[in-house]
Amino acid sequence: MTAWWSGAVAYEVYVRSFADGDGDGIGDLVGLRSRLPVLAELGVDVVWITPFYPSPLLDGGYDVTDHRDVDRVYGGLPALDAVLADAHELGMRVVVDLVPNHTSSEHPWFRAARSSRDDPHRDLYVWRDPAPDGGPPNNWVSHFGGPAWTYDGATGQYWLHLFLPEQPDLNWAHPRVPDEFAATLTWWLERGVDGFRVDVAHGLVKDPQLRDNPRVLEVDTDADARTAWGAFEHRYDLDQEGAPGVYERWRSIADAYDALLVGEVYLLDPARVARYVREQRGLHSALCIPSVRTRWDARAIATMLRDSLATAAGNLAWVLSSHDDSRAPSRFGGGEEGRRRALAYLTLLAGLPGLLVVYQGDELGLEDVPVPVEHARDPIVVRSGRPAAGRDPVRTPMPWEPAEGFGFTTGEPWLPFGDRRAEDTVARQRGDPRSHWNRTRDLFRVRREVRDLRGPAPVTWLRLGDPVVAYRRGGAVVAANCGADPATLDLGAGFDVLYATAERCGTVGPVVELAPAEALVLRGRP
Ligand code: ISL
Repeated sequence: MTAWWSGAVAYEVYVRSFADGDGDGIGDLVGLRSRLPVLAELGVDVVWITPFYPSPLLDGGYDVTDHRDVDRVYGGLPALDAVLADAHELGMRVVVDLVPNHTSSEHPWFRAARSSRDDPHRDLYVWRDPAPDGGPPNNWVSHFGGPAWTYDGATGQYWLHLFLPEQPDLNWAHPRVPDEFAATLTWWLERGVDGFRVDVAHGLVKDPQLRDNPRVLEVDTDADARTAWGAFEHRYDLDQEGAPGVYERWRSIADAYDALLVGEVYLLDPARVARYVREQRGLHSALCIPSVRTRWDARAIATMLRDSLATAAGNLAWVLSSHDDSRAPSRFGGGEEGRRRALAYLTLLAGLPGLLVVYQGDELGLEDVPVPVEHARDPIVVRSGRPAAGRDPVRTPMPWEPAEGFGFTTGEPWLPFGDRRAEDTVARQRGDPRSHWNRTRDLFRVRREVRDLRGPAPVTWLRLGDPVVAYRRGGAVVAANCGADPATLDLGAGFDVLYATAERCGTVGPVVELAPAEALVLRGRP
């Protein structure tokens, strides 16, 4: 039997920026509940909600103080229960974001751990004595800039944090940590969630000797966080041999509820990502990060798709955009051309086996919005003062209606809307059959209805790497012109047009000419 999530469309809700139900300028679960019918109409199967747990919100909620509760700012547990009930009523499933790599420094465990070297919670985190020179125990750096260690004067040791100092890493070698998270999984599954997106799924296990990472680049001491982080090969802090095995216990729990485990395995090598899903003993699926980092280039796109499929087949989640990376239209050049390319790229992803993941606003063709440093909320910017390095431009509030507050809030939005226009709004686009929203909805419908695109049919590459990227699945063909000029594809016969990103109807072939950034889904004629 095919898993319910195979072939499904997942929609990432960055809850703080999706819909504000109480006018405080911050998105919440009451607002999300009110917009579920529109997501169902769009053709969403799975709603992935980013963290809504109690949190000081230093990293958008990925700094958690209680893994089994919902912060009041989002409406508390009753608001989540209502989202679950309505989503299920609408035929959708809900996946929640679990953050097992670290907690907030305000979590009771860390507050206790920090109180004394002898506290029983101490070893739930990673503490080490200073190096002989008094500095950090090794050369690891944080994703967010600076060392991955902070010194605690009261107890004379450093604690490890791969992200903010206020996000101390949990010690997954301590048996209580896996036990606590097994109980947390069960707690949410009993509440009715349908699965988990696992944050930093590749980071839970660290080299037991905490060896220095090899430096691969010399960078300036004032380099931005991403550059400084990229100066090392992350051989000992991430993606350790034992990392995929952590999820075997989770798998037995999740399978008892027919629940999905999809890992954020933020690695650019498909072969490394495949280790987490190939044997199907741990995670069911992993976000294919190469799909959200590939530029608009036929050979790069074709190679990434072919290599990712070859390593992990249908156990990958194809990602168009996310709350961490530049939106597809902006990645692909911006403006109308960027939007056309994003839709063509989505068409290529939508025909593949596995989970398809879009990020709120992808259905509208939204681009990144510049956020001035004085309005920054991303800690990467707040701590460095460098807006270019931040993720806020992909996290600005959803534009629902062409009015004050864009239907997102009646209050002051927590992040600025920037230069959003009336034509960017759901209200405007839903009513226009040729809008990005409706073309996305049509594509989701074709993916759902065409059995060859939803089932286990293998992918046969027809064209790889020249302007046209094209593949066949059973009787269906998916093709996109990723070049700058019109390009032809010889289909060898006539095909019915099931979907087109531009105006087309009826049949095509044996030879079809594709405009730049045009994509088609075709079905062979009997
Ligand atoms: O964002 C990245 C690169 O652009 C990744 O390094 C990313 O920060 C990392 O893979 C983990 O991301 C996840 O955990 C972070 C949180 O800030 C991100 O929003 C989340 O997606 C810490 O919890």
